[in-house]
Amino acid sequence: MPRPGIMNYFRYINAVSAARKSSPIRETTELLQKSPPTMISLASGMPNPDMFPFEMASFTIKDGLKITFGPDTMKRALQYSATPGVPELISWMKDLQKRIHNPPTVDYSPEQGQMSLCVTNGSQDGLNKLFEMLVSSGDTVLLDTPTYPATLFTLRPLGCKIIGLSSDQHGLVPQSLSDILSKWEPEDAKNPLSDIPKVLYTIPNGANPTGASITAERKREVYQIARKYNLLIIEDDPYYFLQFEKPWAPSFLSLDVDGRVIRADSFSKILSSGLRMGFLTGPKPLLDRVVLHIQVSSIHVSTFTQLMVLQLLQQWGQDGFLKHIDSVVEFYAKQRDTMQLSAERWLKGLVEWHVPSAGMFFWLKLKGVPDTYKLISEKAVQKEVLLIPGNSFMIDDSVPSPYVRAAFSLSTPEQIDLGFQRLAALIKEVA
Ligand code: 09M
Repeated sequence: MPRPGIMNYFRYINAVSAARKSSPIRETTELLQKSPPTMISLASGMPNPDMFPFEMASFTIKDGLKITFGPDTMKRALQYSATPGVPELISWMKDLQKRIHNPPTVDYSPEQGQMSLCVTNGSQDGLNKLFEMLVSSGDTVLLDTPTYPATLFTLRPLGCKIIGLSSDQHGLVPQSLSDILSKWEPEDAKNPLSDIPKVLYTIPNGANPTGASITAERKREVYQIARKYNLLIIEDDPYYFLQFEKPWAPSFLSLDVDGRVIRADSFSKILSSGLRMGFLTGPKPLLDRVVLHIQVSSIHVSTFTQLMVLQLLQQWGQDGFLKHIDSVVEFYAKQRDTMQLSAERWLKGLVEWHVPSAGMFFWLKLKGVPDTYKLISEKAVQKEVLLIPGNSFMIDDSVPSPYVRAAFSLSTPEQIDLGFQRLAALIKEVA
């Protein structure tokens, strides 16, 4: 087994990412931040915030707290800021990651893959930039299917081969990973000309669309296989904070002695999806490359949004944040129970399903309906119930799927019940 601290990160990045360089303007900005107040800078092309029209803002939080942007904070909020994220927010989130995941990489040197963070426009922006950094045309990417369609839509245009691994109600099946990889020798990972896969993508908790969560035991097995074949693991975990049962599962990041895990977190399900805020946590040499990409795309996530979230988190503290999570979990667990009751009431005998222990989704297998696409996209719409047909989550979406995804996040208990009543009637019509 490889020893910690010997990852050759250069092996994973593609030619586009390897060619990225830091902008000299950014370096001058950093130099200015470290300079004494006597320094005169005619260098920066930042606008003068005195010319911006917004003066003050105040937000009332549901628990009664207030967030106020006075004139100085407002000026900062309206100005450009550091590409990886507002430093105080990065440091708050670093502390949170240490408390929750305690990754072994925290104390590593930067070259060894020290834990690093960067703020992204939702987790999807981070994931997209990871794939753009890691995947070249002709590469093979591994992921467990069914999976989140946006990941497939990101990967397909990159010209890579996508290999689907099996999953069940306990998540990714480790045996399927080792079976696929047995086509190669672990030594192939040392050969730059080998087509051995380098990247594994997975959604470990309340997966979209299956609702499944991988067990801790399977995670450890997957991590050991990743070590053997020198894979990077992309842990896409937006439903981590929607785990209905404690203790929360140990993450891949928490197991990561080598610095081979990049974790994508999201505030979308717990603070706001419209604010577009997520963050990546992973080995510094790789996250530095993502930051170079952000430098030339969005430059950074909205300073306004970051300061708004930062002030909330600072006022709450970690304990207040986790208390908020408890109330979010309480809501979604009740919604899950409602959907389970309605499924028992209407779908028993017509549908097979597993009760999810995290996330927002039920994955329903319709008996006697080998392909749900037409049923869902035509008949169900007429009957006024919307669901997502299973083929949308498959690598080859032309292959018929007997599954549908049902979300319990937005609908009332009455709507969930009526929705399943309508679905049951539909299945009876066609099956
Ligand atoms: N449906 C997601 N999933 C979704 C969805 C969505 C509009 C989003 C996994 O907000 P971000 O960028 O942090 O989340 C992206 C993301 C990443 N990874 C596994 C996800 O499920 C969000 C947005 C309308 C429908 C949507 O259906 O499943």
